[in-house]
Parts: sequence; C-alpha cells; structure tokens
Amino acid sequence: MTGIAAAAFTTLALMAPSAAYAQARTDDAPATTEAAVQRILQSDPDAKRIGPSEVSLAPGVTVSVRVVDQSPAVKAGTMAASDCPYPYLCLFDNAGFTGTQYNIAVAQVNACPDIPIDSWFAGRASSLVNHRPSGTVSTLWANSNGTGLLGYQHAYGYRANLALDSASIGGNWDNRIRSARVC
Ligand SMILES: [Ca+2]
Repeated sequence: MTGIAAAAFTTLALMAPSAAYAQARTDDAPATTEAAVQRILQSDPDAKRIGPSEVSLAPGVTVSVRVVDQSPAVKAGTMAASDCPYPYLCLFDNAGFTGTQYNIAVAQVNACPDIPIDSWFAGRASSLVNHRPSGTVSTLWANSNGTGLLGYQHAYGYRANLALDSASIGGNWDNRIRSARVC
C-alpha cells in the first residue's frame, strides 16, 4: 500500500459506512466474461472487440472485463499484482478486489479523457486498484459525464473497501463510480 493510500485508509476507516450506498446491484450482473464483453458491444455502437476480454471504445481507449469466481476457496482476500494488469485502472464489483472486474486503459498517458463506465457496471464498483503508469492520478466521478467528484487515486495505490472512503461530494464511494478520468 502506498503512503497516500495508507493514510487515506487509516483516516477514513474511522468513519461509519453509509448504508444508503452499500446496497450492491447484482440483478443484472453478467454471468461470464463473454457476456460482459457482449454487454459493452451492445450498448456502445462505436465499440470494437480487439481481444478475448478487450474492447476498444475509441482510438487509444481500451476496456477489459472479466467475471471471476468469487468463492473464498478461489479468492483468499489478498490481492495479487496480476489481479490488475498494467496499465489498467481496475474496478471490482465487491470489496476486497473480488467479483466482476471492469478495467480501463488509455493508450496516451496524461491525455486524461473522462470515460463513462458502461451502464451494466456503472454504480457497482466496491474496490479498485490503479495500475496506470507511475506518477499519474486518475479521478473517479459519481455521474457518467465526468461530474460529481468522488475523489482521486494515484497510480500504484488501491482502495480495498469503497464504503470506507469519503467522497468529495459527500457520502462514500461505494457503488457510485459512473465515469473515470483515466490519466
Ligand atoms: Ca458493488
């Protein structure tokens, strides 16, 4: 854990999580990685498939998704570096870096476009890892159009439980990320 992330976690762990934001949306979760890819392709006419789990949304903007086995036997609760491949900003459905994973990469470092999270995953992230290039800072938004500031995340930092992180606009981050400024 980076110094910044450690400091934030220590401070925010003292705050009570808000039950209003803690409800997980599981009704429309895709059951497989292939289904998750198909959701993106169906919802964005400009999206083009470029790999087994990768979709190009625009030149230089790539989204990668995967559906993982959430059983404790498979996921012991500790995060491995391979859980968030470089150079992605990785969002996870559940706390502790488990559940459906929605990863975003932008080819040009520091171009920093606001990327809307596809509708089926918008408002679902409960933990995240920033494995973007060193020195970059990405921004997380509560609205799909790059407004509603939740806060910032430095590269090589992570947040294990967004219910414990205080948002700039009030409340916490849990199940609220709908777009990201990926740097
Ligand atoms: Ca969630």
